[in-house]
Amino acid sequence: MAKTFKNFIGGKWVAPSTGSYVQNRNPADTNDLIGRFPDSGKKDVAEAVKAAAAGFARWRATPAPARGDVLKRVGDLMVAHKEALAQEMTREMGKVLAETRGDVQEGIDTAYYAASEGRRLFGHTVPSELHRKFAMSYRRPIGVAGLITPFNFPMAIPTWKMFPALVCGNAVIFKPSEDVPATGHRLVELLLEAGLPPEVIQLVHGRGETAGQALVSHAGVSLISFTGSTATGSKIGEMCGRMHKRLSLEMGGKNAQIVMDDADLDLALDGVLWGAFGTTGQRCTATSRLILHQKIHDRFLQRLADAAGKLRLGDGRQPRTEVGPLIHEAAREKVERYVEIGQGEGAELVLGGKRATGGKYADGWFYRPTIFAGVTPKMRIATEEIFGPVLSVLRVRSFDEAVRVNNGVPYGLSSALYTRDVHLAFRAMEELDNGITYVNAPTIGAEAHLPFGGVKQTGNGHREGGWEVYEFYSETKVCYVDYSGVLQRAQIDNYD
Ligand code: UN1
Repeated sequence: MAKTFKNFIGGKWVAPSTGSYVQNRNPADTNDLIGRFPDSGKKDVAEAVKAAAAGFARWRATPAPARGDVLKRVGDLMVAHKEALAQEMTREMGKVLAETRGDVQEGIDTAYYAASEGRRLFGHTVPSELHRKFAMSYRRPIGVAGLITPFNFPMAIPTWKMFPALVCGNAVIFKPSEDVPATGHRLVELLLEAGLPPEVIQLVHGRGETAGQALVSHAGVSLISFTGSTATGSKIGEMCGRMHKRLSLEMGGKNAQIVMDDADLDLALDGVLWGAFGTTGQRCTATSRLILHQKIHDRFLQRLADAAGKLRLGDGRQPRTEVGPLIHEAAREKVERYVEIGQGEGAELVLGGKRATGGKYADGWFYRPTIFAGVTPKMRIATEEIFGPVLSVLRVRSFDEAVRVNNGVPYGLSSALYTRDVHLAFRAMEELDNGITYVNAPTIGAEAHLPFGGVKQTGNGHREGGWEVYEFYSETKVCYVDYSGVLQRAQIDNYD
């Protein structure tokens, strides 16, 4: 009998008020039931907000370096449990072990960065325009942070949001994706083991339309950070706009890798295999378009189809597996729909285009790596996010055309250029309309200590990771101290 999990609210593990649960199954073997997780509702969220408000009052008074020390201990615990966390994560989410180890590592990197930020959180001191007057800014916590995270990075993405939020002094309500609640549960256990005061973190499991919606619309939650689809992000944006909430959105992508005729083609091939089919294409940063210079198009496509056809699909826990299953049946059906759309649009299916079934695939949500050639820039498979192992290949005549194609989609997360020409490399950095551009490296692989995010419909101007995220989770306060003993009127009594 699989375990029944609870929410963590007000320092206690509690059952959901709804009495209902969501089943969590291994996507590589759906007979493997990992657990039953709360399908929480409004009432659970309201309880969590009340508890978090009390937690905030205490945590904001804790010195920031001491808050950072808790995160240092969380990082140490993640190091100690890295392998077990990775194994559990692959069972729950499907991606291969090397990747889930990387996912935990990204969490560790984020923990140590956030821990040290507790000793920075810099403000500014600024000269005043008046005599004997001191001017400075410093950073204050905001309140209760509602964090809504996706399935594809079950550990890393929650840490990107939670650790900066905590070191800045906010209390957190965490709603992990209903597809990866076990990793969310483990993360909260580690925070508590590291000594985080229990009322500072609330874990509310559940679905987006219910628990997520209740969190976004609750007046006691001052800020929301969401990673997920652009459609859901728009709805959250409307609600937060009406309620004047601070909001960070990290949404879809349609990332392209460009390969020029002078590129190192071996390197470019390794790059696209990893970028397109790593994580079974389920990254916001996944390479879903390949833009090939016409001079190398046929040659490169042939090599790519041969190599992608040899990728070993299977259970991510088997050491030889290179591509795992999709997260659930609905994801697989979405991929199937797009494969039909691509064929209907006249693109040429050069690889895959079908489920992997029977034998070891019988009980999992497997789909074969798929490549379409002859794709043109306006096709839906060239512009819409599929979030699966489907790559659309486009042919261009020049670098300028490649830039136009790259920029001609509504999204703007990452891009990659393979070339040996230093001029083109610098032009790409300037002209590709994305939040992140890689030169001679794939579209995936952002590092935790640099800002992460995209332009256009990928985001709303904020960044996760690096130094910028600390701005999002804190409010600037400015203080002036006049020690002249007389009234000095700014803009009027200056320069006497
Ligand atoms: C995501 O897919 O939402 O750059 C995050 C990368 C990873 C993070 C991806 N470090 O691909």
